[in-house]
Amino acid sequence: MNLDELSRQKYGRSLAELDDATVYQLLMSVVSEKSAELPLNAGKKRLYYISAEFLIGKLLTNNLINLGLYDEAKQQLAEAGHDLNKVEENEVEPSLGNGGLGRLAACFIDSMATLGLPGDGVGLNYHFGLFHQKFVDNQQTTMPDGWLDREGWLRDENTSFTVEFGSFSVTSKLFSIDVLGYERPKKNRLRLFDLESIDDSLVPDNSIGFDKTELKKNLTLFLYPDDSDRNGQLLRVYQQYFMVSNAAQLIVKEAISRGCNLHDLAEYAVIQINDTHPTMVIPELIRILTEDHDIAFDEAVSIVRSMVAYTNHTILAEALEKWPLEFLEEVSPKIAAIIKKLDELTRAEFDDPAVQIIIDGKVHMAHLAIHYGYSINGVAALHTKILEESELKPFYDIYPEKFSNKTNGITFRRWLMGCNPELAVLLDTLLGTEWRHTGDVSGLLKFADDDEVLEQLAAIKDDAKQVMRDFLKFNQGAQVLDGSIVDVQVKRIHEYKRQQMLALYLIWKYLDIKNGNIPERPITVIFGGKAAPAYVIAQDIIHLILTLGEWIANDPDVAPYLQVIMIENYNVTAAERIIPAADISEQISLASKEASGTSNMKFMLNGAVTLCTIDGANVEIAELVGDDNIYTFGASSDEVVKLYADGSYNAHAYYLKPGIKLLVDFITNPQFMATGNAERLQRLHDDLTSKDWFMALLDLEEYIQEKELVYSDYEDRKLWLKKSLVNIAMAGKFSSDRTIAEYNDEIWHLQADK
Ligand code: 7GP
Repeated sequence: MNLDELSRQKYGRSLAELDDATVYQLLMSVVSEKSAELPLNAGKKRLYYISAEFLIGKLLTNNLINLGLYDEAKQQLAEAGHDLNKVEENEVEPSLGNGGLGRLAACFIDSMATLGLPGDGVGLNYHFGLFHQKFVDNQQTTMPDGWLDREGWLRDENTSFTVEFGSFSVTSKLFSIDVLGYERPKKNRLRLFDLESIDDSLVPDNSIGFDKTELKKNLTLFLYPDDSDRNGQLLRVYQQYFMVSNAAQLIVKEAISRGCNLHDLAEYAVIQINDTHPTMVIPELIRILTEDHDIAFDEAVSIVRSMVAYTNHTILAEALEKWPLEFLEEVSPKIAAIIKKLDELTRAEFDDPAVQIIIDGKVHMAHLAIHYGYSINGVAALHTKILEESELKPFYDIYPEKFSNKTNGITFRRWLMGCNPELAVLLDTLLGTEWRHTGDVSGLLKFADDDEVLEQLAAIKDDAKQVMRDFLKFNQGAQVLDGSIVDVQVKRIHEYKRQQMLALYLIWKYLDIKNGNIPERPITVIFGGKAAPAYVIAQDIIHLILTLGEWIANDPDVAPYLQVIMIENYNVTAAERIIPAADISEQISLASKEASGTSNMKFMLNGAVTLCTIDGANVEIAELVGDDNIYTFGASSDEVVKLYADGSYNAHAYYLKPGIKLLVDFITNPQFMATGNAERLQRLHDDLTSKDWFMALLDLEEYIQEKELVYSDYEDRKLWLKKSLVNIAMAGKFSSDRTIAEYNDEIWHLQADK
């Protein structure tokens, strides 16, 4: 690859003369052409990973890495005076996902391709993501997040299916994005169904509102369209059925083309459903087999039952989908009828009302998936234990053999080689390059007392902080304090993740500094995340954080020592710039509520030390790094489960503790309130003092103590760097290559292609 020569051929100018936008176009065409040439991973049996979300992030750097062209490209660009990071700013990040489950799906398809497993991601080609977040008056506002640019990575597969709904039918159009494996000669695809009759003009320029009843024109407009009303809920069911009907038709068509006679479909295809959104693929496949291919109902049920596996990502009740049967009857009477038959079959077999599929007129999607799939897994050891022992216990009692744990993972291509190339090079120097294929970086442990290596790690962290500073400056004009410790909580805003608890700590720290206790070094606390538009308290929490940030910045006694930054429109690109720079990883969910978390793994791999509750995958991180290299606090999962069970948590009693009351009441202190939105702040205050459903006050005192310990330990430079090193060294377990190998060995049983 000679970029200068290509530039002269294509643009009649040298590489040095191109602007960054044109360099981007050039690189993208080089990468697209190379990936187009790669054959698909092949094999008799294929996996279809169906997911409502794929939060894939920008692809240029990732694809350069996977094609083995990254170093070359970077060097040629540098020689011509270009910086790859700057060039990449010209790429629009695809908006096909929003949170943990979507990012996990993206890491998984990367690992599947890397392991040479024949299988594709299957989802929808949303024209608009969840929303573009903007802060106005210290509040979240939502703008349409259009990202589609037909010059981008999407390829038209020239494939269409008809999807029949109750009262009309539509035609789909299949696009795909190549998914490259690390230094692999073959590829997979992310296959995204769109609607032929889609109409972007339904979406106004400055709002995410649109006509939800125009189904023929809006089905693939938005990821998770607002479902606060009946039309919105119906639209989601329409979307889900559109997704799985296309997926099922594709699966059957491709299996037949590989020689399947459909009685043996399970030998040709396996389906992993990412949470319950794609559950209707079960009745849809049964429909296709019985209606279009004359297979008897009982046989169709047993075929499908041996090829669908379900992953659960949350125990939060509001996320466990239950759709009114009447919705399904409207969307697809045929699917509703099949679900009723399946429900009758389970009723005949099991008496327990808790395990039925249709309960009080609502279809419990997880129940359908467990009865009529062959596998259900949780995403971290603790999460799986909670599923087995409490949330889904009645199902575990019936089908213990279907349950298993698959602790989540992250792709090291994006979350180390791509976002922290300096650290990757240091690992190469110390360990050789084998880790790039195995994910095993444990060899680093032998350098735990090597001052030179520790100093190199420190220098890499400083450089990453500079990248982050430039990013925040460019992105939102924020100026990070010089020499500060960087303490980060980035994830969707939700009460169970307890951003509000970190905000209360900040109030404590603010008052402490006001009292003359000046920290040893400045502290920069960074938040990032979106709040669902219908989730009022989550938006109140954003408002508190932003108001507090401004309040502190305007107080000359405190501003030099403490700073709060909230990243606007946090996304994968921002994560790639922030995570390598972090010293502290905040994983402070109420124990039992965070199924796994995956940012905890990304931070660890990049040398941040975790401050956490014993929740999700934090449990496994703690086991790996040992007590000296992690900071844990707070009530245990068992204690929390008990508090919910006996209803004995009393927020007001905690509030009345003097140390806590002072902090919570700061929110409604008249001077502070005057700088913000009184209604939002009052509501948040009242919620914390009377309800506090996710128990932020329960762990607050311990949290404050532990945070102070973290900051003071940071000052022992050598001790801290050693903790950082141990965290990196022990992160190998969290490579998504390991996770996917487990899915394959224990659930999918695919033959890797050569
Ligand atoms: C998330 C979980 O909250 C997170 O703990 C986990 O790491 C991640 O899935 C991947 O397993 N869940 C979701 O994103 C989710 O439930 C529902 O979304 C729409």
